[in-house]
Amino acid sequence: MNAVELTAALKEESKRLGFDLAGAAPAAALSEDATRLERWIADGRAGEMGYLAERIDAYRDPAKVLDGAKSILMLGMNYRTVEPVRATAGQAMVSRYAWGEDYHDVVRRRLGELAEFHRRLAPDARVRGVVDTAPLLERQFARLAGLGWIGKNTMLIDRRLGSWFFLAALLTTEELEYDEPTRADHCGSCRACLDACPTGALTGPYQLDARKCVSYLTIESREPVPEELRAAVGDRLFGCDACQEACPWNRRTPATSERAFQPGPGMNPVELAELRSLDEEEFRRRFRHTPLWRAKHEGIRRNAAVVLENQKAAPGGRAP
Ligand code: B12
Repeated sequence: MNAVELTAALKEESKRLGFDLAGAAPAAALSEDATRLERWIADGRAGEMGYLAERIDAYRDPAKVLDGAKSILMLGMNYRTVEPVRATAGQAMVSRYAWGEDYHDVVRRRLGELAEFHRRLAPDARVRGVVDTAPLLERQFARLAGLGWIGKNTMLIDRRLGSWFFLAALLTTEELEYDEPTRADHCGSCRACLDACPTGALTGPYQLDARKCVSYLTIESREPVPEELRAAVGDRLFGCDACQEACPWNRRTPATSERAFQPGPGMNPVELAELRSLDEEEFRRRFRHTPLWRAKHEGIRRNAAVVLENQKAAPGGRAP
C-alpha cells in the first residue's frame, strides 16, 4: 500500500472505531514548543506535575515515544453528552469529561484495534497508540495534523466540535499522506475563557499557570487547596470546565453517541452525603474505572470538604 492508500484506510477505520477527527503529521521534533514547555516548568507553572520535567527530552522528540517514528495520526473523540445539572446545597459538580468511563481505557481499546488494523495492512511497520499520559505534545501535533487551533484557554478547538473532545495519537514507522496544519486562529478578540476562569489561572492568552487551575487543584495536586483559592473552587469536586463552558465555539456542538461517556448514576451532579459515606473499598468499587480514581479517595474527600465549606459560606448554600 502507498502512503495515500494507507492514510485513507486508517482514517476510515478510525471513524468506524468512534473517532470523530483524524489527521496526519510528520513525527518531527517540536523544539520551539518543547522549549516553551521547559520555560513553563522552570517558571514553576507545572506545580507538582514532576512527570513533565522528568521526560522533557522525550517531549522534544516523538522518536523517543516510538523509535523510528515517521508519522503521527492524530485523533479526536467527542465526549459531549447531556448538559450539566447545577449543584444545589449538599451536591457537587464533576466536569463533563469525567461523567462516564475513564477515557484512557475507552480510547486505548480503540487505539489497540486501530494499531492491529495498521499492522495487517503494513506487517513490517511498528506502531504505537498513546492517549494523554505519553510524553507527546498532543495539542501541538493535533494542530500540525489540521485538527484545529490552540485557543486562548490552551485547549485545541475545532469549529464543529468546539473543544469537547479527547486527543489521541497513533505513531507509525510508515510514511503517511500529511494534512495541512491548522494555521488560522478563530479566537480573534474574544477573551471569554480568560474572564470566566474562577482563579485567574489563565494569566494571559494561551498562558496557563497550572498551580491556580481548579482542574489541577482537584485532580493532580496532593496538597491541601491553598486558602486563597478555596472559595473560587466553588462547588467543583473534580476537574473544571469554566474556560470551556464560556467558549462561544462550545455552544452548539453535537453530542456523542458513545455510550461509554454517558453520565454514570449520580455523577451529574454528585450527592456529597452519599460520597462521604463511602469507605475505601466502596470508593474503589464505585470509581475504579472512572477518571475520579486519579484523585484517589483522599483527594476526593479533600475536595468534598472544600465544596461543603464553600456552600456553608454561600447564601442559600449554592457556591459560585
Ligand atoms: C499537563 C496537562 C494538564 C494540566 C496543565 C494544562 C495545560 N494547559 O498545560 C492540567 C492538570 C491543569 C490540565 C487540565 C485540563 N486538561 Co489536560 N492535559 C495535560 C497534558 C498531559 C499535557 C499538556 C501540556 O503539555 N502542558 C504544558 C504547557 C506548557 O502547555 P500550555 O500551557 O498549553 O502551553 C503550550 C501552548 O499553549 C503553547 N503556547 C504557549 N504560549 C503560547 C502562545 C501562543 C501565541 C500560542 C499559539 C501557543 C502558546 O505552547 C505551550 C507549550 O507547548 C495533555 C495531554 C498531552 N500529552 O498533551 C492533557 C490535555 C491537554 N488535557 C485535556 C483536558 C480535557 C483537560 C481539562 C479540560 C480537564 C477538566 N475538565 O478539568 C482541563 C483544562 C484546563 C486548561 N484550560 O488547559 C485534553 C485537551 C483536549 C483538547 N481538546 O484540547 C488533553 C489533550 C488530554 C487528552 N488526551 O485529551 N491538563
